[in-house]
Amino acid sequence: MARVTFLIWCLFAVFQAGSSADSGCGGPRELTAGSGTFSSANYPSPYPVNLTCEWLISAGPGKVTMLQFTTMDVEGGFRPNECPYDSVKVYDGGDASGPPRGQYCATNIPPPDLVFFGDAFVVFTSDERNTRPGFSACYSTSTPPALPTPCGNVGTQAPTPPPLRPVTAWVESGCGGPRDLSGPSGSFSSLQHPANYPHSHHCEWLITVDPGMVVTLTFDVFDVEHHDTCSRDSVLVYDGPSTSAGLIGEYCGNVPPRRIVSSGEQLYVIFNTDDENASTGFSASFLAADPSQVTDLPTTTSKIHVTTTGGSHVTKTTSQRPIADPTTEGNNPAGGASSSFQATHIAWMVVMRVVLMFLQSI
Ligand SMILES: [Ca+2]
Ligand SMILES: [Ca+2]
Repeated sequence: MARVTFLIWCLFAVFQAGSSADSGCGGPRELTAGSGTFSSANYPSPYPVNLTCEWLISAGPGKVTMLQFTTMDVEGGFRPNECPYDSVKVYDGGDASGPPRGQYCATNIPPPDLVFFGDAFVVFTSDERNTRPGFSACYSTSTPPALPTPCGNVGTQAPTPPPLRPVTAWVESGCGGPRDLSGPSGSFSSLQHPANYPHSHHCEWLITVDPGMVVTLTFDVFDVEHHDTCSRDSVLVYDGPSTSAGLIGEYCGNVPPRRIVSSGEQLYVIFNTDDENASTGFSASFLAADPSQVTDLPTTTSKIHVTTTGGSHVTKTTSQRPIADPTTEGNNPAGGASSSFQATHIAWMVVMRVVLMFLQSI
């Protein structure tokens, strides 16, 4: 029994030694020199997927450490300051149980005044898809009352701008299939459609047609968790190559949005879901069109929440009308039902009056 215990202890010790030797991103996990640098794996080439790297900046007893991120381009979430996919996390102390100092992603460089009294711990993680160039960082230490000398040119070096094109030849949309869709026509759908889409999911598509043409986008089937402001699950459509372009509309509910037309040769589509309640999602198709042949060209809007439920169509916070295809403008099922009811009602009134006149005449 004692031998088995000793063997297990040895294996554990070897495992610990092995895991502590390398950060996971190349280079040592424990940084003990008075100053140094470290970065995500392959930097500045894209880091691998499914990666976890750790660095323990061990300044030594009584020392002060200054940590600076000199570049940062890590896959970020749709909303600012949220890092649901890939992230860099910084902790006070020697491991991730210490007080968190921050979580960083996208091209938001952490503040340059990350100073620690003692050790600092940094964890970088990437998820299973979409990679970016990553980050580079440096640190320096000092003995109080002297402050560490800044080691990098934080703030003077522009962060790498997010490329309009994928950093690799083929980027997955997040919903299966490619993110980049180009050509005269194409289609895409939510993940697992027509089965329910997963929770806490993000998908994106960049549709590009030939120069001089515009994109017409049609949702053939649409069922996305309804909410008055589409703040649970939603489809967002931007009039250009990224979220920096004008937002055409944010959509949820169970009635397909009307046909959407870009002003240029690109549309950017995002599908976000929250952590509860799912529906069957959507399937969509696009066609390239000659702008002279399209009458429903878009108008610039601030933000539109189009919520649809039970056949009704409600537009919220609209500064201007959402883009609509005038050929389908009259196909409001509620309006059609109302007209039909009025016609039937009038017909019955006429019949009743004729019967009454006949009865009075005999
Ligand atoms: Ca990722
Ligand atoms: Ca949901």
